[in-house]
Amino acid sequence: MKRWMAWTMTAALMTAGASASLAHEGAHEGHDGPARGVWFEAPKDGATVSREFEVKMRVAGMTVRKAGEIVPGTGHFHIIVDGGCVKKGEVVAKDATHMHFGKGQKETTLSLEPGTHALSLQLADGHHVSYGKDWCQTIHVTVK
Ligand SMILES: [Cu+2]
Repeated sequence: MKRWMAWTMTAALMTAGASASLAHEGAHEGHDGPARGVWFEAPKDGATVSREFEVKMRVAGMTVRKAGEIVPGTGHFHIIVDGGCVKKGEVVAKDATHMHFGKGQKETTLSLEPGTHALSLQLADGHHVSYGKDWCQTIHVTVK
């Protein structure tokens, strides 16, 4: 609360230009992710997790929608294990290491072999065509 008040006072003292940039910050809506893009809310990059762990997928600047039709500004999540992001315009493969969340899921539980893994969160359109690296985040986790 104290901190919030200090912030308000500081903001009040700022010029119009600075206020405009603060308004832009507001676009983050209180989350840690980018203004436009995708990110793993959980796990965090570098985390050590148990063999089964919860994953929270997030996006800002697009809307999650189930797969099927192409609707501009929407897509669904994919998690790629140890394979990296999928190039813009390429269809995301459907196999053991490319998971599709075509029902519009934003949360899941993964089960991985022990060791360090790269997890890429990739947004793609209703036909599973990748939106590319601007809509992808890769993190590394260590599975115990
Ligand atoms: Cu898909």
